[in-house]
Amino acid sequence: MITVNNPPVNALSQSVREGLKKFIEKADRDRDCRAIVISCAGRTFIAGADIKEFGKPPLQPYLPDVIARIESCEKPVVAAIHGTALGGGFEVALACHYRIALNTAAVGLPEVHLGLLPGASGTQRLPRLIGARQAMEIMLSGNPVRAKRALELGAIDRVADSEDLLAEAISFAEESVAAGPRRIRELEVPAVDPQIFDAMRKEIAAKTRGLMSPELIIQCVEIATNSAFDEGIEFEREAFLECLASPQSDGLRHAFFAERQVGKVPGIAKNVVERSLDSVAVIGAGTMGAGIAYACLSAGLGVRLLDNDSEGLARGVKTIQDLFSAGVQRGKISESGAREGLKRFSSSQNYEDIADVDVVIEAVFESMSIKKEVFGVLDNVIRPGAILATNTSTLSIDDIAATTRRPEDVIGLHFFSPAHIMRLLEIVRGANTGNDVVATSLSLARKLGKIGVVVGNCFGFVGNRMLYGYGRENQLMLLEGAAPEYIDQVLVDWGMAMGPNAVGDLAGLDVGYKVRRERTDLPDDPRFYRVADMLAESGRYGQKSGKGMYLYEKGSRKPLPDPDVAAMIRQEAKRLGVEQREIPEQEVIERCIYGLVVEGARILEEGIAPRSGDVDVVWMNGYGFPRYRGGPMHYADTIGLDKVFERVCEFRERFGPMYWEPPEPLQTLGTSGGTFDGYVR
Ligand code: 3H9
Repeated sequence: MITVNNPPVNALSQSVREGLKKFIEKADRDRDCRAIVISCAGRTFIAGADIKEFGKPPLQPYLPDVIARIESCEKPVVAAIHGTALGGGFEVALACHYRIALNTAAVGLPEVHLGLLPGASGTQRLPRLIGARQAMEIMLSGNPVRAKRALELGAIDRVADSEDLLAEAISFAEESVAAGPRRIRELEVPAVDPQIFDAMRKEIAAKTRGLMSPELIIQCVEIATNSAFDEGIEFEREAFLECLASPQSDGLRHAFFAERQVGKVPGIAKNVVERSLDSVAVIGAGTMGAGIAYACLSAGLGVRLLDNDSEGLARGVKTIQDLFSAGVQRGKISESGAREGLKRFSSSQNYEDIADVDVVIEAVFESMSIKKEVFGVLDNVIRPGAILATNTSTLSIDDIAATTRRPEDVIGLHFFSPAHIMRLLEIVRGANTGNDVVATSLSLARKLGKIGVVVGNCFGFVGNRMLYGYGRENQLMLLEGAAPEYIDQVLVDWGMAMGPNAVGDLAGLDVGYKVRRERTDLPDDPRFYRVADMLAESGRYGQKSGKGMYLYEKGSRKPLPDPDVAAMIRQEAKRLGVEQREIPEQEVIERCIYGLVVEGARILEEGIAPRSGDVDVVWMNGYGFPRYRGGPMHYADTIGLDKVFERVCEFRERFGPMYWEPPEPLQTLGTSGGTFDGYVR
């Protein structure tokens, strides 16, 4: 019995690799040993290579060598899998001669999520075991496969009948003595039509845009089907090292750790006693309110939807019912699950009906006076100890909290649209918000399957505040002569999920327009968001009105460049005395992305976000920032803050200090060889 014990997830750190090698060799030599079981202590089988070791000088023994040694063992080796056997962990299991798993276990090769490919023979062994097509699907999706399905595919040999995995693994090992080792390297890959590789390339093209490892995974599997095992291993090794050294993998690994770090909030103790969290009331039955209600229902919470307008309420109820039906149709939930969800749902026009809930989430129109009115009522009606949350995307939590006698209960929960799909939840802590309220909100995010990022209170918090830096440069460049479709294309090619102008049309140009009318701190600059304002003022709201930055044919969401918009912008530029010119692609990227970085640096300076990784998580999960670039702050780190600082100073000379004065962290780090990653305020 060889037991790996390296909490929390039994990652294959150097000491684990060394131990595995040492004990497999010992067992192989031991005359009294007839068969070997490899299992793991703790909550899971090996979850993969130790990601923390990547980017550092590699340490021997290397995983592919350990794996080859396990497979070459003369005695049968059985992997006993519980929890998740992932990445290098599954590759260890594939090196074993037989695999048995608990019914609750799963196996997978998620390397693609880290910009990698299985680099310890997974790309060569899995196709030999289950065929090229299925192996590619597992590697390209990165999703784990449950034990039962893994058994059907042939990726494992047995699912344990009982909970006693070890006992069953030992019997399996004893039974295997007669048959001896079954080595996957000696198997042939089942014959495939070579067309499947190009078909797969087409299938994944849209989802994997800009990424390098998916193509290399396909190439590895292609080689597995037409070359000797050792040749495939050599190719895999080189491809793995190429991915490992790439900025893409660096960005994705940063994303992995940053998303785990956001849950640990400075100043919030681990053992803080949380408030109860079973029932939620959502105020406001618009698209956002209905989406939030549906997200909460899907997470098993009881939900009451309140709106004082009966028609609005009826529409909200219908939206929720439709979302359940669509979920059933798409196979996301079962029919009984949908019925059960709707049983936990009720609607009302009366605040008294929600008085006893645990959490209230206000999602009414984005206007301070309306929000203050709602919170005044909530303060009078809702039971003491309930959390009073606002879904504002920009307004001051402290001003809203001040209308109540319980500011410690008030917090911002900024959902992103569509609320039941987007993963990000900005949790906005006001000056008086209780730590228990913050901790409970983080739990709510987890319950909803979202990533909660705790941020401080300021206009727009982290996400929307930075958006102004990005959007402002887009808007200025429109006046300076860059067409909306040109800017969008440049940024999409760079990796953004959508261009800012297409996003504006999707969200509605009237929405941002109204928010800007509420602001009292806009810069004294007639060019500021002038194009968006002008279009909104002329009734061009975007997709919903058939025209905005772009034109939309009836029933279509495809943005078409509109010559009228080009003419309107030209005229406005002339009126404002802005000279039009051709703007190079590099300038589009740098002005938009450094616009984000400069605002992000100010946010760090003010402590609105405690760590640069938190800013990155917001932008990767809420604003379509390419994950493989690791978020704006990490991206700036990879460019080098000295270079970013220099360019920002150049922009200050060219465009003036109003927007381009480098904040203190950028100046200090940029002139001392530092990175945002190590920034401490
Ligand atoms: C690979 O294997 C390459 C090979 O093909 C070739 C090599 C040559 N390493 O997620 P959690 C930490 S690439 C180091 O909150 P959960 C994590 O940071 C790897 N640390 O728990 C966290 O630390 P902290 C392929 C790791 O229960 C703690 O463990 N494998 C690793 O929600 C708990 O993590 C993967 O990509 C790691 N591999 O989920 C699997 N994994 O407490 C990555 C986790 O300090 N891991 N940590 O914040 C996962 O998907 C999830 O962690 C897992 C558990 C599902 C295992």
